Amino acid sequence: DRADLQPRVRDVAGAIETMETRGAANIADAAADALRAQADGSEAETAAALLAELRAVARLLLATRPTAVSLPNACRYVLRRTGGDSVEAVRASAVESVAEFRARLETAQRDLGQVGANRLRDGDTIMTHCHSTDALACVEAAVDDGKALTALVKETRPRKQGHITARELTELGVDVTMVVDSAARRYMNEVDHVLVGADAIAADGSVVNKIGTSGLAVVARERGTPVVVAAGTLKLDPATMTGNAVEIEMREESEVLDETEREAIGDISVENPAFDVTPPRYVDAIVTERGQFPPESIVTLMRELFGEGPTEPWQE
Ligand code: RUB
Repeated sequence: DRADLQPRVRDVAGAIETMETRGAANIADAAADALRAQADGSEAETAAALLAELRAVARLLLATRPTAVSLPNACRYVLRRTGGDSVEAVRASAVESVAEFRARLETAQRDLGQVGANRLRDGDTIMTHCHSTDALACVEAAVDDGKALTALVKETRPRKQGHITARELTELGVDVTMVVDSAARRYMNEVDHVLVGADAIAADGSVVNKIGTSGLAVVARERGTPVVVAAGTLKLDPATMTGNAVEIEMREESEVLDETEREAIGDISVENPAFDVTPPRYVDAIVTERGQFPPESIVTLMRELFGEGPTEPWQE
């Protein structure tokens, strides 16, 4: 643990850990903000010392939650563009690349929103899972284009991110009906598109998203309902190009059972994975700011954006 990290850095890391800041894009934006706070407030006396602090910030952030690849991608983006011979040069390049990263994040969401909106027709019903700002960007763009939409919103146990989605869709003027997660198949007949986000997309086109996404995709495939994944290129995981698997976060059992329930049940184990992997064959389109892709061809875009593999600029 380092004494030279800014309080804001610890606040950001803490908020990601407790899920006060959650969702892949929001996590990336907060991580960039933590790097900026360190660059701004640092008392480092040499360029090398400031760079070492920024790498330490990245490592602290990376230890918060393992699955959303937007977090390492945000750190990669900023740290690769940060450098210089003086403290001032390092600070200025860090602050500038954070601003650039955040601006790109916003533009990407707007652009992919328009791509996703083009798939949606006036009068369509979507089914959502969890809360994804990328997926909501598609809905917002469709609404801006004058399309009326209806949504079936899955509650999303155990953390009920469906509540956030339901509120935000309502604010956009979408007619919302909430269902418990296990009701998805019961209502699939009424759905024109399943629309979800992603925490990570692997080189083979597999989609890592909130637990329950893969089951939803299988049910949608059974009915021939298209599964659309709204995911900016920030969600592409370059480490999967070299065979690394995406780590699935396992969370506390207290999210599933409270103490009273736990005691009443007795001696059992509880598993609480936060995410699952949807194989590419169940996904119809990955909607990015660079256009929509069938999952099988996403690797081409990954190679273009990341070369043959990642570098890890936060290593000492
Ligand atoms: C959030 C989740 C979201 C993706 C995409 O999980 O699975 O679908 O992160 O979100 P959690 P966005 O609530 O556990 O963080 O499109 O906003 O990046």
